[in-house]
Amino acid sequence: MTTNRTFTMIKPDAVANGHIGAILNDITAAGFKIVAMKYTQLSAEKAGEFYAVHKERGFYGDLVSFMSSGPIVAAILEKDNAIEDFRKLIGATNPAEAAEGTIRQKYAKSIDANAVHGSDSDENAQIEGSFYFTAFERF
Ligand code: RTP
Ligand code: MG
Repeated sequence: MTTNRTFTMIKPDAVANGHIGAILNDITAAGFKIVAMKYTQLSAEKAGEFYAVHKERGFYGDLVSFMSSGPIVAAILEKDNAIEDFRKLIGATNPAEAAEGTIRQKYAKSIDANAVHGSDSDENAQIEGSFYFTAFERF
């Protein structure tokens, strides 16, 4: 089922560097509607749970400690073709390879501190949105 929704986080680096407003502006200017949003910080345990799919990867420990290092903005976004269009808007995982004008190209410094998360499938968008938001917090 296509839900036309994706899930995003503005990661600790982009929050610390003062890019929340600019990134939300880019997201809404690209036609995404915010249907849930919160400002929060993950514990290491919760970050480990969120990224459990990467448990066996070499970067998992660094990823978990980075994602729990400071506050983040979590949001559910709605738009036709949301998953694909949002991944296009944020650009490649490594900002050095991200296309001109993408969020990671503009605001990210490294593959570890890459400014934003975007879901990679409808199924994961649903799981990730439910990780942060109850039914009463989604509109
Ligand atoms: P995200 O899940 O955060 O939107 O990023 P992504 O889909 O573009 O990349 P993914 O493969 O899901 O990896 C999750 C995060 O792990 C870090 N990573 N480091 N050193 C590395 O080779 C490496 N590969 C991935 C990145 O910070 C990536 O966002
Ligand atoms: Mg991913």
